[in-house]
Amino acid sequence: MLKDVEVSRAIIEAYTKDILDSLKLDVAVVGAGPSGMVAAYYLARGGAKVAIFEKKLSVGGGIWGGAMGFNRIVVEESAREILDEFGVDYEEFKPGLYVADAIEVATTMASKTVKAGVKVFNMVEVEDLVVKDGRVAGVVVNWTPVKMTGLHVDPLTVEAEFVIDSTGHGAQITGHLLKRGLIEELPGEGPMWAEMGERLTVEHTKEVFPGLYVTGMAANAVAGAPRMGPIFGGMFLSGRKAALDILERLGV
Ligand code: 48F
Repeated sequence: MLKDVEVSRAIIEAYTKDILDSLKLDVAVVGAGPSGMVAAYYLARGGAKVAIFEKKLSVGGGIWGGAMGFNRIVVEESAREILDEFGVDYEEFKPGLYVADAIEVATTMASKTVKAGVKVFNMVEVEDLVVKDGRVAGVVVNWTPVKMTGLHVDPLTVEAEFVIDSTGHGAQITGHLLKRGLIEELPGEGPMWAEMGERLTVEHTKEVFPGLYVTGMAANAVAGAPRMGPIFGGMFLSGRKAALDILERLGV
């Protein structure tokens, strides 16, 4: 006979096991948008222990709505292989430019990321960084509803060799370093210029402070590079670049 309390126990035990196991990570990814999911996927495939902390209920970040709710996204030739890697279908709009269904991109990428071994903790906001001896050493987390309601509840910490700021347009996590004077500037992203923005997103994907990488739009915000519309190749390539770089440094 089904007992209500057994359902509770099953949920609590399974979640607790995963969160306990994720208190010490190789990589903590902040934000489950396209660049964060791709980074986490390649990291896990490469043998790293990685978790994503996402403040919203849903993963996918800016993928779902395409542009202005036209839920399609565009990917250029250089990133087509990443759609192939995830098994996402697309149509050729013209040579070198492909269109994919945003719902398929978000769901398929999320599914493959989890199946690759990434633990995803949604509804968990990263509210600060752990910094020790001039190096980022982890993240400070709290439940999103606690943050939303402004309750006075202290956070918990998670230890990580590397943290990736994949929080998108505001580069929120890197912003904590600016507030404390640990980095000198965070100019924010410039006006729309898709071609340049796409290229620079990948170029600016790097370690911006010992132990902290930036990907996707966060990389452009940190570098003062342009924003771009619903073109996602740069996001995917940025995530993969960060992952491959970190894997090499972890030596896994
Ligand atoms: O914004 P987002 O999709 O980031 P991205 O990977 O991709 C940008 C594109 O979606 C699009 C674009 C394409 O040309 O410009 O905008 O750079 O995803 C960022 C995720 O981070 C979460 C947020 O809810 C979103 O899902 N996030 C933001 N701040 C925090 C956070 C935080 N402090 N803690 C946890 N998650």
